[in-house]
Amino acid sequence: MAKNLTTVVSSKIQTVEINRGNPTVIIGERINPTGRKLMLKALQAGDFDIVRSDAVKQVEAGAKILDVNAGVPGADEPALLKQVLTTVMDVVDVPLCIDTADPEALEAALSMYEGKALINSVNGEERSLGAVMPLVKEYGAAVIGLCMDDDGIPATPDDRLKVAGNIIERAGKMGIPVEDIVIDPLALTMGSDHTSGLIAMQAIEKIIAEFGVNITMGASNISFGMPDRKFINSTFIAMAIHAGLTCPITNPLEPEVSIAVKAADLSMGRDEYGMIWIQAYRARQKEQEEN
Ligand code: THG
Repeated sequence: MAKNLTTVVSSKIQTVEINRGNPTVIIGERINPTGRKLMLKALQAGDFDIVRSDAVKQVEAGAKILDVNAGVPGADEPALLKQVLTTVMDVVDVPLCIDTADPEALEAALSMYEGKALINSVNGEERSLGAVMPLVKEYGAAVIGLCMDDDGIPATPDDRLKVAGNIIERAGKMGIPVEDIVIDPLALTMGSDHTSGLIAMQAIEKIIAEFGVNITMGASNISFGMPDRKFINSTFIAMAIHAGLTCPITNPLEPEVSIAVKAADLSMGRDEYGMIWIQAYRARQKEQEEN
């Protein structure tokens, strides 16, 4: 049996334990202006109403962690990211995943975040490791390690495993515990390479067999450019959960995805007496009766 490590993240008042024995932890993806014109415009105008409502709606829909990305072209990202985080922390209590490629914005965010954050992300490039790992250590955070490095995104599952190993090794040398590393094998779109999903799942299996770490993935990337994306997303996420995905970054407001995650958890023996499944069914019924 592969090791089964537990990654702990927290807000000021909530703790989330990510582990292959627990129900899947959905990291809500919606607070991100990339590809979302309305949110981009609102953030540019200093209007945080969409951020507030997306935060509340995602948590109501079952997100246990929220990803927060404030990457607005031309904006002062450290300042904007802090404002968005403050806005989110004001309306929900869940732990947050700080999504930025800018080390300055990351440090600004960590310095005001209350709890143990999940950093999104570091990768195997020397420049990224050098900038991000010291912050992981200093703030006692957990971090997502992307399976790419100075040579790009490896084509094969074995080469992605190698990059994961390099990131884990570097963390170990710095005294960062391996359970604080969550690996993202990278789900690329099947619209441009129909084997992307298979490669990601094979990478997951190899990475958990070797290291037992928790696994995340931007699980809706897979369907970009395809019609009827919700069916691809929900099927893929269930299959990836079987392969070992424990904390997908996805949209919990998509009913097909949320339902597929719960069915997968039940199928994996992680929903005792099916209580989560039954409760979610009753909530859907009640909502239908009210409408
Ligand atoms: N791995 C890690 N982090 C990530 C990703 C990843 N962060 C960003 C991204 N990928 C995951 N997050 C999002 C956020 C929003 C959307 C998609 C992925 C999104 N997409 C709509 C769509 O799918 O077309 C845009 C339109 C809309 O709904 O408004 O919103 O892979 N570690």
